[in-house]
Amino acid sequence: MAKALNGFAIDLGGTKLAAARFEANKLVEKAQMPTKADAPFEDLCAAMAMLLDQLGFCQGNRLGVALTGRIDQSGHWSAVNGGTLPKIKDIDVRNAFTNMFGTNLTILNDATAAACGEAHFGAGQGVSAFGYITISTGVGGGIVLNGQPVTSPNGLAGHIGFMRSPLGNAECGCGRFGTVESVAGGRAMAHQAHVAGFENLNAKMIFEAYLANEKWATEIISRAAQAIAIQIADLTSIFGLERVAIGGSIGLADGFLELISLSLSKEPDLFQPDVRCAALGSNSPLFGALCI
Ligand code: ADP
Ligand code: BMX
Repeated sequence: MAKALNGFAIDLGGTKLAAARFEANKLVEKAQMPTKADAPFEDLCAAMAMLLDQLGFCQGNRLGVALTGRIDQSGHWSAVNGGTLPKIKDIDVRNAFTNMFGTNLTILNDATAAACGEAHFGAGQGVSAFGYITISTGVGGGIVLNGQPVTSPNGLAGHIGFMRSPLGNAECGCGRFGTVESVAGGRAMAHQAHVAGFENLNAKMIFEAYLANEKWATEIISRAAQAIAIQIADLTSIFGLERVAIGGSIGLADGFLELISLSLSKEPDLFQPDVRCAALGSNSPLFGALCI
């Protein structure tokens, strides 16, 4: 059973930091800034506190925090892909946030949060076996079975970006070779563009080049979508997924879902769940941070 959404939520991704205020299950105000990805923990805390302050947060108000990376059962936070947040390793985040923001607090992985948000308030409503995949700075995910997210003591459960892909051909910042994230994550796409001879491009620019029919960009974007489609079929074979929602700025970009669907249509019917865009758009992690 989802909690009513009243209070404040934070979503810290590898590229952007967002905060929101909720009243009676509605997002009423939102503030956002870029993530200083290579900054120390203290600077990230200061940025979160500043956004919350703008929204009228007072210590002790209900707060849900969704973070990119793994949060273990003792409340310690580590990047799994060390390239995304280089300074975040074994930080006692539960203790630090309790001191800063009060005890009325939930902390969870951003993609797990987004999966819960979608399951209870978005595209996963009415479905018992639901998956969410974000294609963003990295590739993250959450599986929600009968309304409950799949979690593990070390906080790694759901980190589907670190599954290997048959299309993988590069090292991943998590230490594995050929992961889905190394094919389809935003940072990985930027690296692929660099290898193709195009410097200093981010995934948004690569997507624009794809929309302008640039061959090199089409190869990067199509390969990413194909890797995600294969992954959806793989996850469906494990969890019997009925529906998968796609989020993240790359996942939600015009035409990406269609590319995934085209690749997925080549799989046998049994491995083709209903795939659609996240109904809450970029706000899925904010909803989910407060609802469990
Ligand atoms: P976060 O990872 O912080 O949650 P996003 O979901 O916005 O943030 O994902 C960031 C990635 O999405 C970056 O690689 C960025 O270049 C890319 N991106 C942002 N906007 C777009 C867009 N309109 N189309 C395609 N890619 C985008
Ligand atoms: C990575 C991993 C996940 C995260 C996912 C999406 C890190 C720092 N992050 O797979 O924990 O859920 O990216 O996160 O290891 P985002 O930064 O792309 O929003």
